[in-house]
Amino acid sequence: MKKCKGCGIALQAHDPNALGYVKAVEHEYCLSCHNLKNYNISLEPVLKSHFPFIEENSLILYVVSALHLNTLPLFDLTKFYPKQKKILVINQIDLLPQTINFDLWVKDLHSYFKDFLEIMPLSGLKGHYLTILLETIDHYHSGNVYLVGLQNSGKTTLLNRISEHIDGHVKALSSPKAGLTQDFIQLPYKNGYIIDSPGVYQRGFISDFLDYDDYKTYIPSKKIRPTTYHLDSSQSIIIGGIVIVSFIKGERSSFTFYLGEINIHRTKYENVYHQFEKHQGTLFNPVSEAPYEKQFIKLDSGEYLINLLDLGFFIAKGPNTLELYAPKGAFIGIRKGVFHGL
Ligand SMILES: Nc1nc2c(ncn2[C@@H]2O[C@H](COP(=O)(O)OP(=O)(O)OP(=O)(O)O)[C@@H](O)[C@H]2O)c(=O)[nH]1
Ligand SMILES: [Mg+2]
Repeated sequence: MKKCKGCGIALQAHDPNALGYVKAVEHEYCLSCHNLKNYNISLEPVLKSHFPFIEENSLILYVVSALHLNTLPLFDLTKFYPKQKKILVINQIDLLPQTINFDLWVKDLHSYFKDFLEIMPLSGLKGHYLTILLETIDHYHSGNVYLVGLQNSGKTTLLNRISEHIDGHVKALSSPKAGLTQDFIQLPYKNGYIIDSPGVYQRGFISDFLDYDDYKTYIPSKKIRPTTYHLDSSQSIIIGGIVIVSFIKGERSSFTFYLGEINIHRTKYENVYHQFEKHQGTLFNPVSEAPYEKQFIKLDSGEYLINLLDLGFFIAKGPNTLELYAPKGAFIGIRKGVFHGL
């Protein structure tokens, strides 16, 4: 059976509405990957995959983006994979400032997530720490190694980098399109395979609210330059047309945002919703058609990392009260702790 070189799905030439459709059987890419690869367009809805079945005697590399760290507590991997060995790969570290002390970060994460043999920050795109990852895989395991993780965490990019390292060729298509990989993609490695898998769907990411064409540029892809605001309570920060963070109670404090190519606008809380409504779709972009809702967050003293969908995060110091306005169901992840070097 011939498989698509982009997403791994079995190719078929009889049903234009089903996955894997090609106009002619000799094509290498399904129509959907062809359009993504050549025109960077995608009209398909996001695939709602769950954790894939994986045989017990394998090693799992659980790939999480450094920008989505607060998704980690959402899933109990031991429930899905009780017998499999697991390594946590924190990907996309090239996007974050070099001031981060990863040794301390990893130590901190190890104390919370004890089920991982190792926790390894790396960059699948740039290949940073790739050889250390391969040495670690060889140390713990011989046999099949699976790349598992949320959509857009960078599994296919990592597979491609490993493949390039081995034989100079990439294996599949990677892009900010959520849910791009549709089936297992195998790369022969030592006594088995390294196997990429379809990303696990995370509710509340930006792909739930916008079409690919509208969200693709807002997912961070270049090194992030943090933006710091010293705010008094009763001030608000408008992020694109998607989130408003309002500081409604607390002492003057600094807020540092780590986001991609999205506009940030500071204003007074008393005007914010009026301004937002007036300039949605013009000054404030992108905008979701989904209903928006407010939620209140009360932070005790200490530092917090707050994820805003998969657009990035901000660091806030408590005690304070924040009001967040975002599309209903948007993923807002909050974690208290010391973020060494951020
Ligand atoms: N800067 C940076 N970008 C990365 C890195 N890894 C992946 N990306 C980007 O993140 C986006 C998603 O990468 P993919 O490799 O397609 O992610 P995936 O986990 O395979 O996604 P699904 O197949 O949808 O589950 C692409 O635009 C990649 O270029 C990384 O280490 N650094
Ligand atoms: Mg993929």
